[in-house]
Amino acid sequence: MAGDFASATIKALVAHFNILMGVFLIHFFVHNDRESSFAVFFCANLYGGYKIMNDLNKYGFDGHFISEYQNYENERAVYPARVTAQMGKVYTLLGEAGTVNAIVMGKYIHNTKGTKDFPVVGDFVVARNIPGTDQAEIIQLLNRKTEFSRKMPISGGRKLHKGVIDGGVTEEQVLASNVDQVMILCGVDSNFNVARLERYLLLAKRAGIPALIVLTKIDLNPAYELMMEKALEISAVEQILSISAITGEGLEQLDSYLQPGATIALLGSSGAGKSTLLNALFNESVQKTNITSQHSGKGKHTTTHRQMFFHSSGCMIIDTPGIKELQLWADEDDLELIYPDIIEWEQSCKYKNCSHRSEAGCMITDKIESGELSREKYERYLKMKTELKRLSERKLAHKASMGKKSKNNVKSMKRGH
Ligand SMILES: Nc1nc2c(ncn2[C@@H]2O[C@H](COP(=O)(O)OP(=O)(O)O)[C@@H](O)[C@H]2O)c(=O)[nH]1
Ligand SMILES: [Mg+2]
Ligand SMILES: [Zn+2]
Repeated sequence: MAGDFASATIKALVAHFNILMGVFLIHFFVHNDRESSFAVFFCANLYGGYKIMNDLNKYGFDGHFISEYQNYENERAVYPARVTAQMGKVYTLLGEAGTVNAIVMGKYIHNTKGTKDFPVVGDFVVARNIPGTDQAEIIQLLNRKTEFSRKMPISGGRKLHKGVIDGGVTEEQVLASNVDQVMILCGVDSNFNVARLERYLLLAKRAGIPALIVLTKIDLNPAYELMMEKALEISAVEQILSISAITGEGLEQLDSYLQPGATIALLGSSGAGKSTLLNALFNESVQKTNITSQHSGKGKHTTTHRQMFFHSSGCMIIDTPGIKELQLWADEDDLELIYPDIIEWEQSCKYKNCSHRSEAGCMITDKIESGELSREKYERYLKMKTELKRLSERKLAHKASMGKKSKNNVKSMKRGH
């Protein structure tokens, strides 16, 4: 990574130096004055260096993307940009010249293999202005550093088979990309749900993104510490904070996460308090909030438009509205990321082929009896295991059918975009 950055920076500087030498020579030939040519060279150098260091770098365009972009920089009239918002098929890009609306066109769509190849908020892309319009065209997605994905949601709401979520299109959907930190929000009102926290955490861990759990709305529930304890039952948990975005209590704990150049994604079901937190961090209403149903703790009105906000600290915060259902996009092996203790106990159970249900002397039964493992946590683990098993079967079937229908690929890929 550091090597990438160094070599990309050296290449950029060499290219930059050649241009500046050109400026110097032209100036020298035209004016035949060495001093003033050196002055022009020096000023141009400062300005060029300033642009390389400052423009998109402030927005996360680091060594990884500089070297990715080098494959395209010689194409006609292209520039790098970051996707800062998406509304249906229209993207907002932030490039050196400011913001511009953009779309993806024929060749890009033709080269996609699936929904996940379409740009999402957080992506860096190669863009080009469309002549005669004030719009741009996205011609290439730069390889992502991280991607937070779920399985595409089931249209028409959740479908449970014996308590396990199943069904829908077997495709990965990226919710936010190039994220350095996720904050998983959950209200301590009726929105509270440990199983849901575990699901978000699994996806963050799988993506290799550090995750912070933020319990919100503590002003609504004086007994919120009980919920904190429940959440601490999750073995993979790194840190949990509790806040109220309405009274401001605990908000200062988030300051150390708001680092210049960092990209943070706010995750959590609708009604969890993401937009309210965003508004509190910005001290103004940057995002519309939902009216929550008292009964379910779920948001009733949601916008599906994803957007990145630029905080005065220099970090970028992505709100991810409209998540009603978080279907997992993971493999059975990923259970280890969230339930390492259970997996170890199952493996060290002295019985071969044990169902770990009621056998006397079974390691899991012992752990439940001693209180080291809660029955609810074990049930959650079993449900997740079944869900991931079904998903892997569906993935195999999907792959086989895609092989058969390869000619129709593009059609089905565009679904959900
Ligand atoms: N009392 C209280 N209400 C909150 C807090 N955070 C969010 N809410 C309320 O919870 C509802 C859902 O919040 P919202 O930010 O829209 O959730 P989102 O769907 O995750 O963006 C709104 O009615 C908010 O006013 C909080 O810290 N305290
Ligand atoms: Mg919201
Ligand atoms: Zn056992």
